[in-house]
Amino acid sequence: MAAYSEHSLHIIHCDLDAFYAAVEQHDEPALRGKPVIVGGSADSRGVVSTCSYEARKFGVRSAMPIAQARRLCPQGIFLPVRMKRYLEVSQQVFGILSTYSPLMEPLSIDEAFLDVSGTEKLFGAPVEIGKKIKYRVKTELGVTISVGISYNKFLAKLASELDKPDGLFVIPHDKALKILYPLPVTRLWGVGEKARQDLEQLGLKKIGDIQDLPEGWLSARLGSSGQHYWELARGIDRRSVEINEKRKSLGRETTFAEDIDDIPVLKSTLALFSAELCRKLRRDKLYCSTVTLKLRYNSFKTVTRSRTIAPSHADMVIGQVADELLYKSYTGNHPIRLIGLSLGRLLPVPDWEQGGLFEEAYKYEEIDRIMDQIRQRFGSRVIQRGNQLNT
Ligand code: TTP
Ligand code: MG
Repeated sequence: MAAYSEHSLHIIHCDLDAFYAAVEQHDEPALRGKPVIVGGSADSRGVVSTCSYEARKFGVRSAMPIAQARRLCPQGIFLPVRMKRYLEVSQQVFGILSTYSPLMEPLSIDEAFLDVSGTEKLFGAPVEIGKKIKYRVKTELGVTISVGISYNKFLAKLASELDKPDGLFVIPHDKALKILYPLPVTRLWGVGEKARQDLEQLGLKKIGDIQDLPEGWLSARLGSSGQHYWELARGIDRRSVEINEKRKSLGRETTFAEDIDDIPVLKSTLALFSAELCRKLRRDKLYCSTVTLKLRYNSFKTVTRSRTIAPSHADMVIGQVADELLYKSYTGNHPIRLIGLSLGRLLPVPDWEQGGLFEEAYKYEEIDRIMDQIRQRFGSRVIQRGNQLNT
């Protein structure tokens, strides 16, 4: 935007506080102020998804085994994951955020970037927008959200982290280097355990250690990621907020050569579509959280039916939902001309997700991964599931 300089504060990052636990505390007032720990169900692999800030005082953290959380916080209230409900709240939050700018980029189930350059005349300065968002999320949805504001994505994201919970924090250009200086290198967006070790081997522990290096020193040792870390350490991030239309949904449909009323054939077609679409999701590291079936009868009447699911990209999970939608929609009375399947509300697979947070999908993930590898080596038709064989 012409009126905006490189360092104007136009990026807002929003991240809900203790998201799943906050929803539980909202829905059940007796849980408020208590150490609430949300983990898998009884038969889960037993890790903490998240916990309320009351439980964090005891040292409980995301991804910690439930057994360890129990030892640290025996008085904790342990609850199963209610993914459907969190998705509903997530959608409502994104709904509120998108009223402040058409340029909204969801990053995970509970965080998003907004680029508000250009909406200032309508809604006020970025800080005012931040305050409005916080107020509306709190009053309309009963949970708190932390807001970070800066002149680029990395610093806006960092700003929201630095003032949690219920924060509103601004990182202006003239303060960025100073704020970054004492922080550990893991605060750089994208620096995980492996990169932390690489940096430590070079004697770099805090962001300031990287700031002090001449440009070129780190890239000579770590290649392009070295350059990237050096830029972040100096508050430079050129990535823009992307709506990314192609992330919104993914679909596949076919018109049959002859009208079909044979349910096994319809089922196999859907199984084939699920497999194809899920493979694309896995390739792009995305989950979907809605599944929509479309049927067109030989009378040209068209029906669609959708379902919201826990985020998944497992063939078996999506295929099963597609089957259920088919059973609900199709009476078998009229032959089908066209069938389609589309997967919507796509979410990036979060960094911390290792092998499947969302329980149902987990069992199938390994099988899908192996099938993807085989198809990549030997061609896409070389291996299929039994349920695709009628097509
Ligand atoms: P986060 O935003 O990382 O965590 P949070 O919202 O619970 O807490 P914070 O106030 O620090 O932002 O993740 C959002 C949700 O994603 C979280 O509520 C539960 C889920 N999640 C997991 O299931 N496993 C994990 O390891 C993490 C980090 C998050
Ligand atoms: Mg959060």
